[in-house]
Amino acid sequence: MNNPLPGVPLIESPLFPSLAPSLGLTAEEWRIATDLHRDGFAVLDFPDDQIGARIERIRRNLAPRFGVDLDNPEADKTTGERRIQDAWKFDDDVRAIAANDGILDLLGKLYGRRSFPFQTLNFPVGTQQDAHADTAHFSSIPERFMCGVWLAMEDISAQAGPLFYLAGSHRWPIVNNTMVGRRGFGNALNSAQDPYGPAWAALQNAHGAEAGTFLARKGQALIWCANLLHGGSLQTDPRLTRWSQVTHYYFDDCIYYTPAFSDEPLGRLDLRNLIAINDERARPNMYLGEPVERHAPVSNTGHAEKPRGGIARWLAKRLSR
Ligand SMILES: O=C(O)CCC(=O)C(=O)O
Ligand SMILES: [Fe+2]
Repeated sequence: MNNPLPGVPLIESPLFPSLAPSLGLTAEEWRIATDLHRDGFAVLDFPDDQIGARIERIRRNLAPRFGVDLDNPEADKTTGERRIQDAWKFDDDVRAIAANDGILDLLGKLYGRRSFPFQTLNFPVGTQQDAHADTAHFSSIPERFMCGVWLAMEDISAQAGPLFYLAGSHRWPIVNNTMVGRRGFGNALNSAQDPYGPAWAALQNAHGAEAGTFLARKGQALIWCANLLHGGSLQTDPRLTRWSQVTHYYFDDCIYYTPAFSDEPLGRLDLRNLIAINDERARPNMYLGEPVERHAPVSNTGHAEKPRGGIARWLAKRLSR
């Protein structure tokens, strides 16, 4: 396949329509790829014939940690913790879902680079998170080489705070510090998505975009693109659970960083130290096949150096210090 834009995920590429026929996709993969390209998300049945048993074991294992009484339908389920990050470290079923080979292979085909899971989140109830793009937490250079896979661990009702999304919002600009006019490096924040909330809300208004909700069946999954706006709807019935697992994936040969604490044009990046869940090996930050070293803040004068020879070469040089 001749792809003049290898630094753009295949399903996000403007060249996707001409590249897709040569990818050797099955009919189902083709459907998922075109849904992602058009809408920024795609729904599929999770490819694991053990999924029912895994879900049951995970719920039993995690419920006490969330203070959820699985056997009392009338109890308020929203009083305890609402999420556990990286339960894959102690729960083999959470790990198996994150490292599912079918998903890894599929993502590799859709993005054109090998994928790896690096974080899990397990939720017993709705998150009620405002609309956000995961690029605010997990950016990459080149951009968009990140996605989330959300798995329904029960049938989800409209009153349980279902996942919502803004179809097509992955094509809107990636809101970054330069656009919103703030510096990030060395900043302290409660949430990495706070600085971008007003801009996302304004974009949603400007586009007149209506949210869709994912009233999922148990065992269904939804893949979202890095820049798709999504969140958790209001949970109106606190007696309900909304068991779900999100696994976040990155792709090989990228720089992985958090924009809220970075100033990209100055080469000051809050780099991530990632471990891939599937093989528990480190995935160093890479730029065009070479490792990138972590660097100290470069200047306190506020003056940026002038890029020579193109921003990408300049950034690579700065990062390799
Ligand atoms: O499950 C939800 O309500 C949203 C989760 C989410 O946004 C995420 O994990 O990135
Ligand atoms: Fe998210």
